[in-house]
Amino acid sequence: MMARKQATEAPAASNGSPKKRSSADSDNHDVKRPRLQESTDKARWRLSSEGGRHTWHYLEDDEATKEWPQSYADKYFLGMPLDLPELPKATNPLDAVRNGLTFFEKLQLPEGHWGCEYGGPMFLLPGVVIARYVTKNPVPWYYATEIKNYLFARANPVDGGWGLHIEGESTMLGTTLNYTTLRLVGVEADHPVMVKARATMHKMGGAIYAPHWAKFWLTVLGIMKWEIVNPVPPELWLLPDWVPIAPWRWWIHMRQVFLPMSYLWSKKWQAEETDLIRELRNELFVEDWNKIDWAGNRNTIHPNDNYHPKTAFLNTVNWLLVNIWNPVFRTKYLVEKAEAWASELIDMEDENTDYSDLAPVNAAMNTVCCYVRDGPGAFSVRRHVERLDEVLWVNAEGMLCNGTNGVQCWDTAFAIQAIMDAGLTEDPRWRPMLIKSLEFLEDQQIRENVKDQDKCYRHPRKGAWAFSNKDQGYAVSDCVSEALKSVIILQKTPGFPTLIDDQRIFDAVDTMLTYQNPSGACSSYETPRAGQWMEVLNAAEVFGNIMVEYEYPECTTAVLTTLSLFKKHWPNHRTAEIDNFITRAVKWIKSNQKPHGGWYGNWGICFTYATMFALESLASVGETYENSKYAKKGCDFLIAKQREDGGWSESYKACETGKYVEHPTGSQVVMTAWALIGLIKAKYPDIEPIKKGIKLIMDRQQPNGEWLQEAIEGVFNKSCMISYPNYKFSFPLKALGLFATRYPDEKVV
Ligand code: LAN
Repeated sequence: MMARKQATEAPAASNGSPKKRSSADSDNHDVKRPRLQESTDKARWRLSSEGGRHTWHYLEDDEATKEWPQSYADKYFLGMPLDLPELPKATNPLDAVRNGLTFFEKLQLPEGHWGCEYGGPMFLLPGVVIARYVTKNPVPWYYATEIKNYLFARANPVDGGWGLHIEGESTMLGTTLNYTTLRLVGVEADHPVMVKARATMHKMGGAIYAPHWAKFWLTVLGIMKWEIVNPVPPELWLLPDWVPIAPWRWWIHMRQVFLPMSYLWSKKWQAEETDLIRELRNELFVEDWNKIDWAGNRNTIHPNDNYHPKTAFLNTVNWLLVNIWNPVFRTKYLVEKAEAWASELIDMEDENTDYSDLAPVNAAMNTVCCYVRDGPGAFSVRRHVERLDEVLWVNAEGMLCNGTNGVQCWDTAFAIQAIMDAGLTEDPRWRPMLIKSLEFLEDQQIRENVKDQDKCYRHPRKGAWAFSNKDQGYAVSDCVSEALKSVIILQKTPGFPTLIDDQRIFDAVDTMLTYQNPSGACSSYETPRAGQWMEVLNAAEVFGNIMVEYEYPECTTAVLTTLSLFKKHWPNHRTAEIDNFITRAVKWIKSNQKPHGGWYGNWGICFTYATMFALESLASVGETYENSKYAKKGCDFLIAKQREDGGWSESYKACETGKYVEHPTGSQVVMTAWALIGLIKAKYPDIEPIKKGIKLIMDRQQPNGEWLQEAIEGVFNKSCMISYPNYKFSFPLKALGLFATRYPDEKVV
């Protein structure tokens, strides 16, 4: 397999910092746009994974394609035929599990985990392409070609615009940024797709109606002027920690985006003007570019983008910043101090993640900051650009940007659990697949807290797992938990090696115990550092619940159920604390139930997802349909939503509106599996509705054992959807497996 290119070592600057520019560096890259083609040859794409780092390679050389043949996984991701034989038709749920595993095993990557496209959001790819453009690292032609194909495929079939996410209606965020991206990768303005998108953009008022994040990127490109961007003052980082609005208290994603944004805002940096930028100034607006009232349109926004309108308080703060703070009090001394501290925080983020960064939004912005600060040839810039490749993914439609640098640890944990729930961990047939998974999780455990943990406001992470890989290295309460659960399950199964010793398991548990909030619930990356009132400062407009950590039934369940499992095997480690944790977590789960009996899901759609977790929590302490009014109400809620065909079909609209909404395309396999898992865990007494759902899942299984992609499964910040393509394997397998072990003699077909 081809070794990945690595940025050559940092120039040996005397202070050891990678940011000094070597004298040989010069700004000699040109900003020529790539040579676009109709399409690439899909048979030349290969996915490489090294240490859980995913990169797609295009092999232009015929010899290389022979030396590195395409795997099943490559072909599957690219939508190419796999030509797998038909499997004997499953006549019972356990055989359906075996067929499903036979297929899913083919997709396991050599390192033991599963890959997947992690698309959905439509504002991530523009960041990567813009960062590469302004730092004069244009994307190669084969990326450009497939980016074009993907965005063409994802244009709204009616109006030609793009939404916040792939299933959403056209917004200015999606349309202005993706239109610009297409132009940057080489599509001409008179292409019919562009003409149609431009007409929609103009009908919606032109780019001045774009929300804050789009205005920011378009300004960095030089298509807009800084006056149109609401203030992002890095001075906020100078506030003492005790100040209630200090940014260290914000949700990690918000503060890590605010950080590089504030640095660039403060510098008022703009990319070199090119012909293309001048052309875009003519294309994106309805009015004459030279006559636009930039300052007067800071708050202009299209209703489709205005999910969370800015509060009157924030508008007043912005007015004061623009009219009083900036001209009068923002002294040179303060600006320099704020920029220096922001720059240091950016360095710590880059160093702690080896330039992967938390997610593609801040990764793209940090890339630009390093370019502005360290110069074009700097190690920091080259390493960033390399690592940005790890968020790009190729599918049948083209090239997209993943929401994170993968779903490696998370999907692997669920795959193991599905096999466990079917009672198949001891079956030698699946042992090689499971051993490889265990080896991957062993390799990916984070062994140390970050350097300068307190200085850069990070949460402890020793012994944890991240959602994607250890390079990114951000512990999340439920990612640690689901991975640890899977490790314990396998290591306690006869015939499996102990790759992770007790001390490392205790490290994980100790970190998990740091995640409980005073209410008993768990949040995602950290415990909340401020209250919901902080949303008054939510400036992003397009998302809700973004400013601070909230409390999630999903995360709480994951920690709670893993601690219960841990306790069975290690009854003497921090026993009282674990017992106390469990009691308080269950109490919170109960208090979080909605009056209709369901729970609101924050990371999957929506009530169905969270109700599955909540019922699992209750079941883990012996509370089920027969003995718990909470479990009964939860089951009754699910049963009331079952459709005629036995399936469930919640739409992403439920996340936005807070009400259960049916998906127009009817029953979904993943959704049905979630509901069934909840019902089976809660020991719902009537088997008939459960059998009906199981039958639907079996009927949808393809002759080669796979399930096909249906509607989008995941969500974040209430308004943005995100795909979890491996859920169509792990959750149906889990539901079928649970059914088979709970009712071994039941016939379904
Ligand atoms: C994720 C993906 C995983 C997800 C789960 C583990 C499933 C969840 O249970 C906890 C929260 C977490 C870790 C999560 C948080 C928000 C993320 C990182 C994402 C949904 C993937 C993309 C999203 C991120 C915020 C996208 C960038 C957008 C911004 C608004 C900054």
